[in-house]
Parts: sequence; C-alpha cells; structure tokens
Amino acid sequence: MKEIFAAIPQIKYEGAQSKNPLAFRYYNPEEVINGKTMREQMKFAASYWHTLCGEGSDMFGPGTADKTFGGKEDMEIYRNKALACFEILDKLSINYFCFHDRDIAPEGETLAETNARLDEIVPFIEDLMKKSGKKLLWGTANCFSNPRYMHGAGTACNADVFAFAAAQIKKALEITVKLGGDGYVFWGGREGYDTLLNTDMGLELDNLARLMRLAVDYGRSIGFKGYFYVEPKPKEPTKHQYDFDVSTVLAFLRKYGLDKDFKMNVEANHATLAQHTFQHELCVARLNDAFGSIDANQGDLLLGWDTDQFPTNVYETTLCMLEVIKAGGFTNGGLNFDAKARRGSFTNEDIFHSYIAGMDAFALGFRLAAKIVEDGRLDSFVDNRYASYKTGIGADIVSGKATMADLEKYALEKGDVIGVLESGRQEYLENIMNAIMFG
Ligand code: XLS
Ligand code: NI
Ligand code: NI
Repeated sequence: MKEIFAAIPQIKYEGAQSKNPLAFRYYNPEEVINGKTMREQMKFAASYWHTLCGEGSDMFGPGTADKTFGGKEDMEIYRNKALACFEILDKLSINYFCFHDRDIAPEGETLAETNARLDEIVPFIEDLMKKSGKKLLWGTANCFSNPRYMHGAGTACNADVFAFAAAQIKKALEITVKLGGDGYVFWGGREGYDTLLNTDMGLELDNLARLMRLAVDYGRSIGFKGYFYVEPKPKEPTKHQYDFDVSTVLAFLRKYGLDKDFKMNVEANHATLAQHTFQHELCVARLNDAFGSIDANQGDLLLGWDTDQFPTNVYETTLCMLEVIKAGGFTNGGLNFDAKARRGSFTNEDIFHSYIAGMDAFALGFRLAAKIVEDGRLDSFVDNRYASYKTGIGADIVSGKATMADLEKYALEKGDVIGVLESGRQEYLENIMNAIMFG
C-alpha cells in the first residue's frame, strides 16, 4: 500500500519531557489507569469530514488545504481519502473513525447513482477496517449540505424533502450496520428555523420525531445494536436549532416517547454556544442516564460560532474527563475529534500536530481527573455540603416522609436557620484544583 504521509513516522509515547513534536507526551495507549489501558478508556476517534474532506474554506475565501491525496477523478479521490484516513489512524494509534454518508463518496445526479457510489466505496473501507482492526464509532447522514435541504430535512416544509431525507438515512443506517458501527448520530443540521413568520413549529417538531422513530425502528430491524445519539446544538446554521441543548432534547425525546432510544453526543463547542459549560452539558446527560459520546473540540469564547478547534485547554479536558469517570466511562461512545486545523494550518503535517495536541490534552486531562478523584478533597467537600440530608429532618425530606406540616413545625421551632449555613468556598476549591493540576 502506498504511503501518503511518508514524512510522518509512527507517533510514539515519549513522556512529558520529550521535545519531539511528533510524539505523545501524555497519551500512552498501553498504560493502565483506573484498571484499564488509556486506549480503552479514551476511545479516540477521527472525524472523516474535517480530516479527509475539509479544505479550510470559509465565507471569505476558498480552501487552503489539498485533500485529494494525489487522486485525480472523483472516486479515485475518495479511495485516496479512505487510504489517508487509515494511515492517519494507524500512525496516531486511534482506533475509531466517524463519518457522514457524503464524506466517503460524492453525490451523483440521482439518489440511485449516489447509492451506487456508496456501494462501491463501502467494501473498500470494510477491507481497510478488516486489515487494520480499526472500527466505526458512529455513522450519520449529511442532510444539510445539499440545497434540497435549504428548509430542513425532517423538519422541511415539503413532504418530498422529508421522503428524500428518510431514504438517505435508511441507506446511512445500512452502511453503519455493514461496517459494524457502534453508534448512529442525529445532529440537527438545518432542523430549526430562522423566523416563526413562515414556520409551523408544531408540525416540524412532530415530523422530526416521526423521522427519528422511523429510523430507530428500521435500524433495529436490520440488526443495529449500538446507540442512537442526538447531538444538541443551539444555533448555526439556523437561528434557532430545535436540538438546542441537552435539556431541550431530553424534553423533546420524552414528549415523543423516544427517550429510551437515544443517548446524547455532547460537543464542547455546542455547549458553549448554548451558554453552558461543557461540564454542565455532560452532567445533565449523565444525571438523565443519557451520557453517550463526545464530540471533542473547543470554541473561542470571543467568536460566536462553531469554530471546531482542536481541544488544547487542559482545564476543560480535565473537567470533561471527570464527568466521563463519574458516568462510569464510555460504553458504545468515545471521544470523536469533531475538530479541524485552522485555515492557516494547511499542511499534511498540521493534521498530525492537531491530533497530537488534542489527544495529549485529553490524555493529560484524564490523568488529572483520575488524580482529582483519588485525592478526594473535592468529592468529600460536596458530600459534606449536603450532609444535613443524611439525618434528621433532611433524611425525612429525602425519603418523602416529611409533610408540609412537619416542615412548618420544624421551622417554627427553629425560629431561624441562617446560623447553620457554611461557606461555599469556591476560591478554596479552585485553588485545590490548581494544586492538583499543576503540582
Ligand atoms: C456540526 C456538528 C456535526 C456533527 C455531525 O456542528 O458538530 O459535525 O457532529 O453531523
Ligand atoms: Ni459534532
Ligand atoms: Ni459542531
């Protein structure tokens, strides 16, 4: 097999002191932490769309990176993308990848032609998977790029578009099952609206639920055993995306009886666009038994859009991995780098620098999160803060024994309770975080 990135060696773990830019300093795949190897715990995945397709175009100019990987005609280019993908996975010791249907083969003139192209590329990818042992973390359908989806897909105002989206998702599910995918993602794409002046929100939401029910039932009928995910995002491309944040999605799923069928794929940059922390979104998902998978990236708080930067903020990755540990780790999910190198970082080598930076930031975050848990001071502080619910009136509140009358009697006897309160000690706790993280 021809090597596409001949200048890039196998990326090895060299330890924190290493100055070699093409080495891991914190990600040591075979090192055991909390009883499992880092490789098993972190479950890193590469995103096909950013890594093999995205050329860096933005609204002010075209792409700066060449992602043809030496290919000339259409399908040859896409075969080369697949070859490049597996070389990247291999050289970086990444076990998983994620894709949209349209990332792996270009669209033809008709749906039949497009599907035929998928049927041509899927066995090629399947073969590369067999040879390398790499796996599909999740698949999805791109129901947002083609102009036919200008008004949405499942929430389109036109039933023909709904039918087209369903057909596309059917095929994407079949491919995901064929490639043994562990998950299938619904990211809202253009499921949202720009103005209520032209929108029947009720019908659009009902239809979105209808499409998801059809997809789940079809997926299960063809043997899909993995997780279905919703990936919340508050805005972009539409002004108001229906899958705003984890809480909104949970309410939607419950209303339509879909809550048992879906987990969350939480993306860091989407959390901050919704004015939440990444940690908040992960925590809400965990508390509702909906923690599933993560799109690992970071935004820029000075820019109000989904910049999809590779995550390098170790404070954030630490808090994220703390939530992952509390959720009991990943089952079918993993850490997918839904992230791209900046437009100015256009070389092949930048792909590797980006992944190394992201993987090391998460590996260091994981090491630090494990230290925080082991240290125990933060957990025991929180535990003590709520200690009054363990005995006496607090235990009666929690067990449901206390009535409103009991609580009134208790309060009247006390006269006032201000004297029992203790400090929240935020600064003390933030200093403990720094002490554990920076030694
Ligand atoms: C876009 C989303 C998208 C999904 C997959 O903002 O993050 O890339 O992860 O459709
Ligand atoms: Ni994403
Ligand atoms: Ni995103």
